[in-house]
Amino acid sequence: MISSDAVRARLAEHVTELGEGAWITLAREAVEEPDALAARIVESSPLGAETLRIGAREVLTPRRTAWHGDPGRVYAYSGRTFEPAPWTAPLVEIRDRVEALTGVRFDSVLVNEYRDGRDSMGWHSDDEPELGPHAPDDVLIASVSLGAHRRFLLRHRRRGETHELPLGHGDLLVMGGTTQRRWQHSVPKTAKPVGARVSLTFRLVRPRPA
Ligand SMILES: O=C(O)CCC(=O)C(=O)O
Repeated sequence: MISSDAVRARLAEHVTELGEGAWITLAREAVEEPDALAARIVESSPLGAETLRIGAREVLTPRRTAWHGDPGRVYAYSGRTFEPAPWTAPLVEIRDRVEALTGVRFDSVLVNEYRDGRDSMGWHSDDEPELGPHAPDDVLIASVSLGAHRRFLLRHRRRGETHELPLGHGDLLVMGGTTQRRWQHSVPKTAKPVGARVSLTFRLVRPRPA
């Protein structure tokens, strides 16, 4: 069984402890040729804005997304269920690089495309019960950023304490342990003129029984 502790030990030089079993690692420029990879992903992934249910309202996501993964890695959030599209060549290249760095072969990835500063991701945690290795107390998310630099914020759910991480081209952020249970994260809108950014959040999803 994959252990989040083994990943933290492997990436020890990049670890920030957030307390209560929550931790993140940030490795700068971990992915090579990020420009070419970003272009190939935008070309080959079925990116689109999704309609999500937030309470009684249906809203269109202010970003384009695509869900890819191994067969059966169905992901459900905000009232929607997503069947995985197959892996593409650029996603496999990055997945393999992330595996070489973390020791984990992630089975799925959410691709997010932020076309400019108006696109964003609201406060949330990746705490769906199907996420592994063991939601809610041990969830591994490995996130690769390509393109424009954007602010990534973490906010403690109870204390409101925040951390700001500027994420840049080729950076690898890993969130592990209880980070999803204790903290929320977001990518806020910005009025600054920023170019397009693609983030890839690699995940472990328990397959649904057939
Ligand atoms: O774009 C990012 O860095 C954040 C993505 C994210 O929060 C998610 O996919 O759940």
